[in-house]
Amino acid sequence: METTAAPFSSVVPSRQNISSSIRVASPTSLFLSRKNPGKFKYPRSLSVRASSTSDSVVTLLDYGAGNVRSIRNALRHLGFSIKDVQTPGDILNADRLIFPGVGAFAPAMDVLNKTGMAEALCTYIENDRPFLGICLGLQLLFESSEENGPVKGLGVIPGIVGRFDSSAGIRVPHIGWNALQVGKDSEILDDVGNRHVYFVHSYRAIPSNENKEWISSTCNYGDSFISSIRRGNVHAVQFHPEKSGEVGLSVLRRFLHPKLPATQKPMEGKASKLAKRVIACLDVRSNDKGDLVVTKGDQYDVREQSNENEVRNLGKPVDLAGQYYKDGADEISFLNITGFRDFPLGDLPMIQVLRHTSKNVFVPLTVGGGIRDFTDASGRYYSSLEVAAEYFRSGADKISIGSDAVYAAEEFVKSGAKTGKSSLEQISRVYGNQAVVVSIDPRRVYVNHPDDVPYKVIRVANPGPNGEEYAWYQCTVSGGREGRPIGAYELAKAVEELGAGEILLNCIDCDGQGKGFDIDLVKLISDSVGIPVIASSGAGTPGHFSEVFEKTNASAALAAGIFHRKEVPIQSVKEHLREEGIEVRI
Ligand code: 1PR
Repeated sequence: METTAAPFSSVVPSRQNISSSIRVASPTSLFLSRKNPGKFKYPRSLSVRASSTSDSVVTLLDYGAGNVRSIRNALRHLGFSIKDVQTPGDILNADRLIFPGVGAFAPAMDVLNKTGMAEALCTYIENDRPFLGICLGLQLLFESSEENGPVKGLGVIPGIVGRFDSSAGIRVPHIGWNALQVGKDSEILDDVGNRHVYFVHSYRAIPSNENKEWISSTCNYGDSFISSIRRGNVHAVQFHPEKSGEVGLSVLRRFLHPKLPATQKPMEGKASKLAKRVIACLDVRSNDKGDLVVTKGDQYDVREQSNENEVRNLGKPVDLAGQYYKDGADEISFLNITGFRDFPLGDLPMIQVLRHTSKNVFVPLTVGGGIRDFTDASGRYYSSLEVAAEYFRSGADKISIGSDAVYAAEEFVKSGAKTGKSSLEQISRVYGNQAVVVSIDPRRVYVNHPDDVPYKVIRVANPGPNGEEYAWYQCTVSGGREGRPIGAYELAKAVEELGAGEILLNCIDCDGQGKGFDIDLVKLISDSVGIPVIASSGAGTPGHFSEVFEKTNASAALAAGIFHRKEVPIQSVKEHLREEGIEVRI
């Protein structure tokens, strides 16, 4: 770990000296001089004044690029109210400022420069005022980023933000719960100890001699990158405290209450690397009475085998999600399984589910179903981007695309050209690929010979009904109702190219059967792409989770039925994985 951070005030004038008369030059002059790293050119036109707003108010810099509902919810949960930054003056007058950077580096800097926020932020930080940057809010403090760049940053900290190097054998984006190497005097990390926190990003800043005084923790993923900085009252974290469960809330609490006594005994744990994730999935739809329920299919058939043939009802979405959060789920997915025929923005209950869930659930939320372009009954056209935006605004961290990604992949495979117009490409461009999951619903098709079909065929562990030794996995749309001329392998490769950040790999044959994941399929896909793969469908016992992690390169495993029917608690799965030596979130 690098040396202890010197107080920020040691490199900038004390607050008293500059508080009422600082002026800011043009944004470019705020960048660090390369010859003189660590030294600011002092601003010349903005002034900072200590304000006296209530102790329970946090100023939030939200420039409207993504989901900041989670951080709002976390702050409210901790008893704080939020004042939104409207003008650069609001930054300068803040008592404590949180900057949850979302989206891509270049558009964020563009907004900050155009609105004068960049100058105000630099001034505020130079004055050692309480600041917490989150994710992109950390990266923007550096000199520049390679993301669609080089693009100049605020230049507060020496260094360049670069992409993770996937040639080092790691999956990019870095998604999931990872361990920190915490340095001395990190203060807001006092309760983290050796526990995992949640990351989701493709770019990172690297420790160097020039920035070592800023570093309060690092994280290992391929190489060592900066997971947090601290100098005086200025903090920033690459991970998401608002999505890191109770340990993340403790980070926010310590920033908001800097005088909290130091923890005598750090929380127990021995996190050392990226943990395998256990995800609870809620398939949601309206039942015949019109109530939104969590349902669960057998090979995608969600209706009871009774005379009434009603939709299986396994509980209320918000209640179940809250329970799974308490039970230790690392992530929660909502799939609106009739989204292919109902328009999600008409289906407001789903938006309400997200809004309510995100108030009390502080782990990542994914939502899928119906993400595509749509024209409603009155002729109003909605782009898939608008649909996704509404989901993000309502509390989703990631959106999941099913059918529409299949059509986009088919087009791409056929033409070999990217149109840039598919929902997948557009959403990934605006929100980053880490925010876009592609959900694949394949069905196993046995063949006698690998050359029988023009798709990737594999030798399967268990032969088919007529002794077939080979199979391909045919993709479907509309909840498994229609098979398409593309295999899961071809689809996975195509959607990675088109901008997917993660693959949710279902299997219709295994869904609801409780006989284990389709290891052949999970192995095939997780070995073929460089993005994380979530294994789904078929979990029946804790042993099925260890099996999929031991035999494949899946990053996460998802289950539905066994959790809904309370057959296997999430904690039993985690304990079993730990016993098997598989690292899970602590
Ligand atoms: O096509 O973009 O509208 O998205 C529709 C989404 O809804 C897709 O993600 C698709 O997977 C999902 N979906 C559609 N119909 C069904 C259905 O079940 N009839 N559910 C459905 C998919 C599969 C998994 C399930 C696992 C684990 N559900 O999510 O939760 O198989 O189950 P298990 O542990 O009980 O075996 P679009």
